Amino acid sequence: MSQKPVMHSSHWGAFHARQQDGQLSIEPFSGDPNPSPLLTNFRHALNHPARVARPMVRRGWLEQGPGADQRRGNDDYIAVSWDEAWELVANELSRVGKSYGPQGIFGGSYGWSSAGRFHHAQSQVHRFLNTTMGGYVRSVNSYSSGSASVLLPHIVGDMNEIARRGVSWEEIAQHSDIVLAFGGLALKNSQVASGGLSEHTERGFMQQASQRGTRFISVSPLKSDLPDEARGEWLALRPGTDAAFILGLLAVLIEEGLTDEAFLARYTVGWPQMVAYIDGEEDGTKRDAAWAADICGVSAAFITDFARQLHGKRVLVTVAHALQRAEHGEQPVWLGLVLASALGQPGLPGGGYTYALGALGHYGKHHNRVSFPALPQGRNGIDRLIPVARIADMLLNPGTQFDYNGRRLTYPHIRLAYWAGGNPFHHHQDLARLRQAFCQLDTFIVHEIAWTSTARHADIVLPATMTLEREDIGGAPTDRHLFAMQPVAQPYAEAKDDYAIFSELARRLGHEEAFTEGLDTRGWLERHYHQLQQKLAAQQVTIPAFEQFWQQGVIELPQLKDGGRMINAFRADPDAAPLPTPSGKIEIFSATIASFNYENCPGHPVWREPQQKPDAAQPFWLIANQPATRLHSQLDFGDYSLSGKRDGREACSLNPNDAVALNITDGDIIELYNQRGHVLASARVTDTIMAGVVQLPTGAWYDPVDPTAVRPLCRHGNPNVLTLDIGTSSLTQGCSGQITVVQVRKYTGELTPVQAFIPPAHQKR
Ligand code: PGD
Repeated sequence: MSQKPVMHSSHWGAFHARQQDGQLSIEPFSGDPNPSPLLTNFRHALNHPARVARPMVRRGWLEQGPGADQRRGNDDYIAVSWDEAWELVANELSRVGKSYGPQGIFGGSYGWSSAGRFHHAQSQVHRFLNTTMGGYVRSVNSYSSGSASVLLPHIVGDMNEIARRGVSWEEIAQHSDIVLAFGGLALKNSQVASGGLSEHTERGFMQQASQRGTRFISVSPLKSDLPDEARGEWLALRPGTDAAFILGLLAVLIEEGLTDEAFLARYTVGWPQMVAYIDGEEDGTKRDAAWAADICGVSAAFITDFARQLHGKRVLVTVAHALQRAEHGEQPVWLGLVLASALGQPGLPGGGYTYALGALGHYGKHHNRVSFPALPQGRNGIDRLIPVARIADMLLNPGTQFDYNGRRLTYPHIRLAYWAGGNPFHHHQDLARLRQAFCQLDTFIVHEIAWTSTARHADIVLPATMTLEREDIGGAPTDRHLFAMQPVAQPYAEAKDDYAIFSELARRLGHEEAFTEGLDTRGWLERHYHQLQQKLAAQQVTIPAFEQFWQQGVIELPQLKDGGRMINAFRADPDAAPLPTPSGKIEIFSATIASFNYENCPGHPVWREPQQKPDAAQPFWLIANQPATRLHSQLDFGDYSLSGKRDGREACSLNPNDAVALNITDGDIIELYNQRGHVLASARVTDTIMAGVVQLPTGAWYDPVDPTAVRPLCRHGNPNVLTLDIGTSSLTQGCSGQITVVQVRKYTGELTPVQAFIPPAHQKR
């Protein structure tokens, strides 16, 4: 492979890469003002021992054939040739297809995979199952925003319109007086964007804004959720109580006549119901500052003073993804919009409401005039779906009914799950339960670049190339650069591209033409590029020919500077430019949601006690948030990810007061536990976390000492052993993994080394 540096791109940044004397060197894209250190995770990834080298079949499956099996996650593997692997997969797909049809196959295959738009593994699985099996049971929404993406269309508009085309960072730098960020604006989150991110600009914009005088206020139990550049204020509330805090603020604004009644009357519906709820007309409970203070752990005087400070200012309210990734996660998202409306801000430059600013690098950016084409998915012949985070419920309870967004749906009986480009043993909650769910399947097939815990639970593991080993095109709708992703290295061992794996399977199933349309990878890249060229030409924009693009490595695309377009037009003339809600206005009360009669998500925002809260047995809130040193679980064995661990284990932050009370000192191995399991981590004692709260990021590969244990012990530090697997509400059924409750103690048991990056035992046939 070429020793010249080549252009490539990842979800966390674009870069030049070259292999020299077997060493990979990475230089960030010169146009990136603040490149992400996550790039260093690539350095030793190509030949890491954790890579999957050849096709592998789980012994139990090979010897006994398809069927429910408790050995999943605790079995050894047999290496087989590609020919054998393809034959096994094709035969099993045929068997399941003939016996059960597409409703027996789960192809949801959630996961971020890598940045290239053609090799996007999830799209490859979907296209493959549509073109060869007639379809599959699909999943809808995401683990990121499963709750908000369902709620926001009911109350204001499409989530991406609010988040990606809402208030821009330029506007914030120029106009905002106060940015009130529920969940903060951590740079660790905005350093990442699906499809790629060539310019990390958040740090610079925060600097500019704060120099002009913007007050950044981060509402979070963690100080680190706001970077130093923002020179902001840290407001620590008890985890999961933001909805109550906002209700308290609204009560003060109402009480003191500080609400913008003209705005509320003209642009919203349902304010009277909200006021009645706050006043306690429904149930006699007055939700005032004193009421909120008790719940949130700050004083009523503080809430009162805080509300007054918001009045008369250009205020931008933003609510992070993290807040809706919890039981009743809809409520802070909805109430953030109500607060911005009560202050009369939506549609003013640098003011109003924007969803999840800073939670991904896409948000607060400008949109490209045209998007790069996605791999066509083909037609799914069936319409069976689950909200993505209900996978374990589905596998454990076939035939059971569940609520979702006004519909009553039934879980299908899944026999075969096909996964590529995701890591459910990273992203899902209550991992012991998840293992039980996967044990019900006849067959579980996984394509992976490395031996993640998901691969270790599969019956057939097919080794996929990683992004650096193949060509692709990288780009995102909010990134003005489009990258030719040129291969840096030969495929590792026997790894093949997902596309190549599926093409051969499609051939064996008799549907090669339908899947490939006669094209190889380069053929698809050229086709998609030409489609982009044509869409741009229709707008009188010329981009270079494909060959020149490929040689240059990067081109610039025209963008629209239309941040806030929907809400600005609505503010200018709500009759001419109504919102896409049933009333055409901001819905503080939603008749649609009310008509569903969900106790856990009624027609206006409410405070609902979560079923999990600290008690004597589990006195600490655990925040299981996104990691700073890797994207999710990707390249957890990479240099930067390892640098964040201590003796190979994840670090768990806790407050010095709690550490003293528990007799824990910095660097001790601690055990976090609850009724779902136990997790070891290295204690990091820091006053950047509020007392009563511990924080352990997600992404450490699950490493159970005994994978079959009812309450497993993960020696590496995966917090999803402990999180609760429930939907956020009947309306949205989102993932609730962000917070849970645990007990903490110094670990005194036997300490075995982390084995997450050592492949499972395997033999040749
Ligand atoms: P990744 O680690 O990105 O996690 O969950 P997701 O499953 O997306 O998994 C991608 C996998 O794809 C990796 O294992 C990688 O090796 C593999 N891969 C990369 N490239 C390729 C390829 O080309 N082909 C194939 N076949 N595989 C490839 C993320 C999910 O986790 C998300 S988006 C969120 S927001 C959630 N966050 C939380 C949270 O905050 N708290 C908790 N407790 N849990 C969460 N889970 C969710």
